[in-house]
Amino acid sequence: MACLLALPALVAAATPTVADAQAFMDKAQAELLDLNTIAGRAGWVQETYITGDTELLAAKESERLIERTTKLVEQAKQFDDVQLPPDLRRKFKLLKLSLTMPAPNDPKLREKLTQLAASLDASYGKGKYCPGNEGSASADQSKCMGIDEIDVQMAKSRDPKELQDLWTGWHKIGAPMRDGYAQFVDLSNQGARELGFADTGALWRSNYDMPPEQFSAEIERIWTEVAPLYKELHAYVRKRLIQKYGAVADRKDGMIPADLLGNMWAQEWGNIYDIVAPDSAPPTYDVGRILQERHADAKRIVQYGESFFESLGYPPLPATFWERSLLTKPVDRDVVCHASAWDVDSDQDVRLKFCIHGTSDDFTTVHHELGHLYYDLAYRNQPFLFRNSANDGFHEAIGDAIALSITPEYLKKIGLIQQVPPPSADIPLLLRTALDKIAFLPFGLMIDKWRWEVFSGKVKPADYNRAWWALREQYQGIAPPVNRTEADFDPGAKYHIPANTPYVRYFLARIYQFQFYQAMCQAAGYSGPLNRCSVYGSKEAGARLHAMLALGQSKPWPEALKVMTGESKIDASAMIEYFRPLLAWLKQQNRGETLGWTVAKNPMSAE
Ligand code: X8Z
Ligand code: ZN
Repeated sequence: MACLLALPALVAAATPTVADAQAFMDKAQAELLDLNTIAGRAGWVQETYITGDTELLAAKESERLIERTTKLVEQAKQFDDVQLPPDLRRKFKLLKLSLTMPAPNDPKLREKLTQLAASLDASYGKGKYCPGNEGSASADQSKCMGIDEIDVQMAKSRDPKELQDLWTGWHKIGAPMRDGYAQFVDLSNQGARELGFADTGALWRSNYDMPPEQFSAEIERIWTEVAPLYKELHAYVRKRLIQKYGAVADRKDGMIPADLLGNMWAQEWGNIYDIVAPDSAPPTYDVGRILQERHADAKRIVQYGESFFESLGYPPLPATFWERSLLTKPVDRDVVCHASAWDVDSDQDVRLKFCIHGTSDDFTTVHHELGHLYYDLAYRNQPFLFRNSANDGFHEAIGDAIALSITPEYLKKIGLIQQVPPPSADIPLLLRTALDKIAFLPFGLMIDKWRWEVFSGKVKPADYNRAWWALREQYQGIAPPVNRTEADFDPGAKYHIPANTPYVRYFLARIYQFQFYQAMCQAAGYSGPLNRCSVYGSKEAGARLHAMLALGQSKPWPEALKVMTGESKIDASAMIEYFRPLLAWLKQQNRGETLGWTVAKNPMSAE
């Protein structure tokens, strides 16, 4: 009996055909779709209703999905030497690369890893800072702030004491994650090795349709091209911060303290525009304030984004989007407030999870998230393994490319402002945008530089925090506002570390979005200065965008890029062109000054 059962399998293993491979792949995709959907539902409940139970249920579903994926990758090896049509071969490749968190084959270890991952994610979601009472058991809970509330306060506070307090208070959530994170790294690496990769970071870097070393080199090439812009912006902003805050902002080594930039991670600086605005600048509008004056609630804010996509020719969001999304923070339970877009059933069940407060940042982030959802919807007719973006940077770039079209002309058109600022306001407007777009670049790069070194073992747990600050210093020229030690674990206070979301995608996206935006402006027949282009209402721009989105991951990303832009390389020149007038202005402002900063002996020192 046993022999009889084993025989067909042996025969198939000896001579697999293209048809066998096709059948295997069809079955695998159907199974993965099911598992992915159920894991998506469990993940949704876990992040919108954090309890021990939802954490365990989400971990279980993630475990099942990883187990099956790993088995399928193992079985797929039988087709390694079969000549397959390119589409089918690509699916096998994507299957092998599909796990962001590979796990060991040992069931106990796999269970341990998925539970660790769910618990790190929940720790971040539950994270609070309670000013004044340090979160003690008897604390007045009404004083406690989640990261969404702290974000709002850091954006507007100009009191350096309060800023330092918020910064220090929030970063306390990292320390308890340290040991769990170290175990997580070990276990995930074991899974990556069993799949044939050196470590989890190497697996991540292999998903860019080129050898991982070439990918790393491309990243460096792009950084070299845009770093001069960052250095000019850094020097100018530092000078203005010193004018505003005096000694607290004035470090001898030329770095900027991390708590003064209007953002918890000093990753985007647009919120301190008022501090750095050129003296002669005409007053600009504040979208957040306008939305508040109009009493625009969370739903209305999302509708602004939806209308933009509709103006390009996209259909309204499915009715279930409005029924199932979480747009405001519930008062009765913990949720992960960090914005995310969900494609739960890889079909029409798309959702947004975001604690919207109506700030200018929220307005932009809504467009970012809708970019994800319209991408998801555009590729839903592809085979399951192609239902993804051309590479992960593409997914992150779509909504941002749309948000670049939120120009004064556009805001006037939709009735949010009455008057379009004159061309003389271009430098201030560009500066406002650069504070978000340019300032982000080194941050977007250093997060995974850190994580790649952590996964590769070059950085050991005993040096986690030192290595983090060394990179913050090297790339961003940012220093901690208070002394740090290895008793802290500051990476844990940034969502994407406990959530294990790869980050270099956001660096790529900062570059791609200007390429996409420029291509859409061309399609719309626009020919003025790039920074004043809005593709709102252009069906041609929409069609150009859609041609790329609908491909999903079915083609190597350079081909998808070509469909949209005519270029097949990631290229910073559109971004550089966009900011060209600002760069000339910054150079003038910084004339006679030394740019950059010197490297501190101890990157964890606040002195
Ligand atoms: O995480 C996000 C999005 C969700 S994919 C809100 N972003 C990065 C961040 O917040 O750190 C968008 C910009 C960078
Ligand atoms: Zn995103």
